[in-house]
Amino acid sequence: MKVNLYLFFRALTGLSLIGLVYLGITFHWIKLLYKPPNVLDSEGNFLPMAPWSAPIVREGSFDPKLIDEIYKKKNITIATTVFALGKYTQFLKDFLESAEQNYFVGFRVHYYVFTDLPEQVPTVKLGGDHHLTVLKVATSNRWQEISLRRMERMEKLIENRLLNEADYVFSLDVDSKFYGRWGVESLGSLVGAIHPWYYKTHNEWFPYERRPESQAYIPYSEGDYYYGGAVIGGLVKDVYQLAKTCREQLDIDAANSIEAAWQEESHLNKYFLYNKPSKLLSPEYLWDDRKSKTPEIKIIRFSQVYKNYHEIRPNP
Ligand code: UD2
Repeated sequence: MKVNLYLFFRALTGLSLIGLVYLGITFHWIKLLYKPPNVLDSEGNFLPMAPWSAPIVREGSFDPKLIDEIYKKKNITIATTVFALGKYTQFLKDFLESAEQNYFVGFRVHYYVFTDLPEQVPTVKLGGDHHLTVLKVATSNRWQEISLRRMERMEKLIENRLLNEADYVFSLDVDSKFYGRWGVESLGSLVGAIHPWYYKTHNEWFPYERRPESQAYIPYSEGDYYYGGAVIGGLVKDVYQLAKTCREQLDIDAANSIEAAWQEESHLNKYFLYNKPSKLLSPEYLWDDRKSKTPEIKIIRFSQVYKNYHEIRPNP
């Protein structure tokens, strides 16, 4: 039957086997180019939810006043971990000052700032019931190491303190700034943010780790979204499970001398593939200052600031 089909197409197109293979590949890529990405509807707006019924939070999907009232009664604490090692301490001032204007205003927040340079942590006036603890950690001469060790440090912090001190926890990249409200609408048992550079990309083109030797490996046929490593959140116990699993996977990779394409972000994407987030934050919650605003983004709430990698990272 297959041979007959091949002969039929060959007679129809006049192409050789190689020609037909090329034609097939071209059709495949054209199909991918025109297939709408699974986070936007046919008109280019964000879908209300992921296919597993998890809401995608965006402007218009919640009433800020109402949702604040609901959560006020719950008396919750939101722990927030921020890592600022080496030259990244320069980002702390803008991060914290803009957070104080926009981040869980009116709710109890406890920032945990991990740094190797505690003397460079700026004094920022915190709003009522907002607290900050500086935690000194060893310095590192590889930025990849700093970024991926966040999982291990978060795991230990949760084990030692947060299980008793907080209800929810967010881990946020420090080289970022808040431009708009980030509030209780972002809370859920396991929360991931859709990466601003990949929400219009088909999953075959996501920068997942593609080498089967890595624990972060995701085959081309799989994947829902590409999540940014800059925002991880949820209930303390759920984030603990995530951090512990990713740390274990990172340890196995390290023992096998392999580092995933995007360090802990690759492992996070693997984790979210098999442990789906209960809530997704649209790229309003993880934008990039280098990226122009697009029509589907109604408001930018949190965004990566411009940085010259060569100037601020300890290694290329
Ligand atoms: C992406 C991710 C980041 C992380 C990284 C992979 C987004 C938008 N960003 O950003 O979260 O997953 O890829 O490793 O999703 N840091 C220091 N000192 C350093 C270097 C890094 O404190 O010298 C900390 C700091 O908190 C920073 C974070 O590590 O925010 C991530 O490093 P990055 O922002 O340089 O990584 P980047 O831009 O590649």
